[in-house]
Formats: sequence, structure tokens, C-alpha cells
Amino acid sequence: MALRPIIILPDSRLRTMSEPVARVDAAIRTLMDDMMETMYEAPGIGLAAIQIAVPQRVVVIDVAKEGDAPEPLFIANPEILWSSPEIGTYEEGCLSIPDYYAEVKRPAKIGVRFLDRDNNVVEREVDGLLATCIQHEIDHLNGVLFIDHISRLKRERVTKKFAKAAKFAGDYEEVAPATKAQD
Ligand code: GNR
Ligand code: NI
Repeated sequence: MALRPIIILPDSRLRTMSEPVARVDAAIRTLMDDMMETMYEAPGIGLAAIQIAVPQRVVVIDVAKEGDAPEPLFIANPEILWSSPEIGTYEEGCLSIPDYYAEVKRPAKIGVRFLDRDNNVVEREVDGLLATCIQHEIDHLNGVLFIDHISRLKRERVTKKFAKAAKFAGDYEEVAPATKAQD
């Protein structure tokens, strides 16, 4: 198992449309295991493969409360079969947009079909935080971020903040080698 670096805004790879997996084989299982380890370490309740720069339709989730037994979910090629007309609101966050949270409205209940870690087809009806998390992760597979579901004012504010932070980090990296050369 291995930790993989999580990419953050404004990394344009987050806008990639990820490709379906042909089947869940040993290589995909290794990817899933690395993702689960990376998600737990972050910590987060979900992670899409594109967040570690892998453009495949693979997701891991564990929405179990801290202290409760873990409930790891390994998901490939998820499809939403139906969505409830009833809407739920959650304060969402994203490991690729660190330390930013905003309320997002989504269907409260969905039917979902996916391949599990053993390449079996699974169909489930989910609600609550799990329904929100699966929709957030499927968005990632389509290059969509939760900030695409908030007001343009809020989205532009957070997008600019991350663009500035990246520029500042870039400036800092440029001076770093000179500093190092002196010692
Ligand atoms: O850790 C996460 N928490 C979270 C909270 C509310 C709704 C969605 C999420 S997913 C997020 C991890 C992440 O970025 N997954 O893509
Ligand atoms: Ni996310």
C-alpha cells in the first residue's frame, strides 16, 4: 500500500473526464487500496482517482463516524440510476479545495450501480451523507467540483484565492535553490 499526493485547485487535471475501467483487476485493486489509505490519512470520507491524478472512474468512500467500525466502499464505474425529487443540504468540503466549506443541495436519495473490489455488479439505494458523498465523487469523475454548485460570487472568490496561493508557492520555489546554494 502507498500514499499518493492529492492534487489541489487550480490544477487543471481536476477538470478531466475520467475513463471507465474495463474491469476491476489486480492493478485497479492496488489503485483502490492506495486511494483508501490516502483518504484515511488525509483524512476524508471519499476520494476519486482523479484527485491523485489518475483519470479512471474509480472512487473510495467511508462515511462511518469516527470511533465506529470502518465501512470502506470500493467503487468503479458508478452510475446513478435514479434520483429522488426530495433535496438534501450538506456542508461539503473537498480534499482538492482544502479548508473551504459550503452548503450544497443535491437529491437526498439515489439509486446507484457500480463494480465493487471483486468486479461484482452492485446496486444500492443510498441516502444521507453517503448519497451526498457518492454524488460528489461522481462529479469528480466528470471533472465537476462542489464549487460548481454554489453561487458564482462564492466560486470566483475561492478560485481566485487558490490561484493566488499557487502563484505565491511558485514564487517561493524559484528563490529556494539560491538559498540552498549558499549553505
Ligand atoms: O472528506 C470529504 N468530506 C465531504 C463532506 C461533505 C460532502 C462531501 C465530502 S467528500 C470529501 C473528500 C473529497 O474531496 N472527496 O472527493
Ligand atoms: Ni472532493
